[in-house]
Order: sequence, then C-alpha cells, then structure tokens
Amino acid sequence: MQSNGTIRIAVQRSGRLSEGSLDLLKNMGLQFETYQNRLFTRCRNESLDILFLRDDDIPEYVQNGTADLGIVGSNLLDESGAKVERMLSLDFGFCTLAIAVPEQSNYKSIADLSGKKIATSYPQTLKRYLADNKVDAEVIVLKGCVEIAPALQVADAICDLVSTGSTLRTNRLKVLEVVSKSQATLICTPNRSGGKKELIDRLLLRANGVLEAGAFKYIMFNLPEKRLKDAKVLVPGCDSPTVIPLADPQMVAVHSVVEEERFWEVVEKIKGCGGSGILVSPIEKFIR
Ligand code: PRT
Ligand code: ZN
Repeated sequence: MQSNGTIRIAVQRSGRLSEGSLDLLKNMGLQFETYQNRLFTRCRNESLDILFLRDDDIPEYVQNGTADLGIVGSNLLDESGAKVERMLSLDFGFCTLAIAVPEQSNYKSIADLSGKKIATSYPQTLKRYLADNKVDAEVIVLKGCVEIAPALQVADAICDLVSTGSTLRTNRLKVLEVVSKSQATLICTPNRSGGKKELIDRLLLRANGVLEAGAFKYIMFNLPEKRLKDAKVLVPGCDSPTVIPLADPQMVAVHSVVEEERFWEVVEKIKGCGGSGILVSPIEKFIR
C-alpha cells in the first residue's frame, strides 16, 4: 500500500471504539464503504485511507508515521508512552482506570495495598501511580479477565477499566481509587510532512466542527423587547445573538446557540425573563 501523499487514519477494527470512530469520520464528510474483515478502505471524496487495526497497535503506527492520524483511548496512550500529538478528545469511549478490591475486604485506601499484589493489563500506568503514591505493591500483568484475579487468589486487587461498573459488581469488587479517566482521542503523528499538513489541518477543523455541534443546541424564543439585555447575557451566541423584530413592537425573536450542558438552566432563566415559544433544535455542524 503506497502512501503517495494520501493520509492514513487508523481506527479500531472491531471493538468499543469502532462505531464511534466511523460515525465521527462520516460526520466529517468522508465517504467510504466498510465491510467485515476489512483491513483498509479508501475514501471516495478525499485522498485518505482508513486502516482497521487492533487498538493496541494504533499508538505505535501513528508514532512511526505508518498512519498519520489515529483514534484510540487515552488509557492506551498513557500506557504505551507513544510519542504522538493528542489533538482532540472525542467525547465517546468514556471509562476510568480504577483500582478495585473485593467488596468484603477492609482496604480503605491505596496505602493499604503496600506489600499486596495488584493484577492489571496496564502495568506502566499502574506502576507510575503506585510510585507517585509511594506504595510498594507487586504488579501482576494479565492480558485479560483481570476481574477474576482476586477470586482465583492470583492477586489481592485489580487495576482495570470500568465504564458501567457491572463487571466489578458481578465479581463482587468495589472501586478503591480512580487512577485516570479516559476517552477516545484523535492523535496525530509527530512526523507529518508538508504535503499532508494541509489535509490534516482540514480534517482537524472538521472534527472540531462535529464535536462543537454536539456540544451546542440552536435556540429560538420570543421575548419582551425590554428584557433583551438580560437575554443577551444568557445566550451570548458566537459573537452576539440574532434579534428579529416581531409584529408586536414590544416583542422580539432571539436566535442563538446554547451549550448543551447549560441548556436547562438557560431555558429556565429565559422563562424567568418572560421568554415564550422556546424552540430548540440540534446543530449538524458548528464552525466558529
Ligand atoms: O481487539 P482490540 O485489541 O482492538 O480490542 P480490545 O478488546 O483490546 O479493546 P476494547 O474494544 O474492549 O476497548 C477499546 C477501548 O475502549 C479501550 O482501550 C478504552 O479506551 C475503551 N473502553 C471504554 C473500554 C471500556 N469502556 C470498558 N469497559 N475498554 C474496556 N472495557 C472493559 C474493561 O476492561 C472491563 O473488562 O469492560 C469491562 C468493564 O466494563 P463495565 O461496563 O462492566 O464497567
Ligand atoms: Zn486491545
């Protein structure tokens, strides 16, 4: 497979990050087909190949420039120590790397694990955490099924990824300490050459636009004109909200954007200012 100035982006072939990664690429306007057992696919509308890999290999491929961009959990970046640029946190694939102990145990803090065994698939991250906390514990490296290590008496505790917490509950374990938080992350090779830079920059702008769109809602409402000053503080928009006169000269219509996480608070305050007819719609793309 020749690069020929074509950008390569590496995504997880089959796993928890696959769907979110492909959704993001499609929302970035990339047109491509995916088939089962595919190893790579070529975009129809950009000079870009998508490589489908095991997630563990993605940091290394991006570090050495085999792939120009990649999508991988930040947990794997922390563990691999790969020298790549972290460009964007992608708002999916959320989990925490946590130290967990048997529910019935008396461990109260990480200090209680001195002299104990901790099983993990993340030895480098765990060793750093133990050293930072001055805890001298033995790290047992397991490739999978870490959660059964305490029941098998292979270890006293585990350090593993947790998302819903149901695996811990099923195995009668509880979180003792959170080591780090993770989410899918867009990474870029440090070795990007001049010819590719322009497309990489365009792709980053698009990825940003997709993420920003998800973080905002478009909001429209009617308001007594005399309360406009208060409303402008609530929904400042990008630069300033759009204000449209209505048939009733004492009323105006206001159009703006509002952050998803402030949404209900803002709606309540708009109502408090005499706002009515509040309409909200999703934003497909948002470029500032
Ligand atoms: O084949 P390949 O090597 O590509 O896949 P994989 O099996 O190594 O990875 P995969 O698909 O399991 O995870 C890919 C990435 O998803 C991880 O590197 C994380 O960034 C992210 N992620 C998010 C998770 C989880 N949530 C998660 N819950 N990765 C793994 N888990 C596992 C965890 O290890 C534990 O076994 O799920 C179990 C706990 O889940 P809950 O929901 O019961 O708490
Ligand atoms: Zn993996």
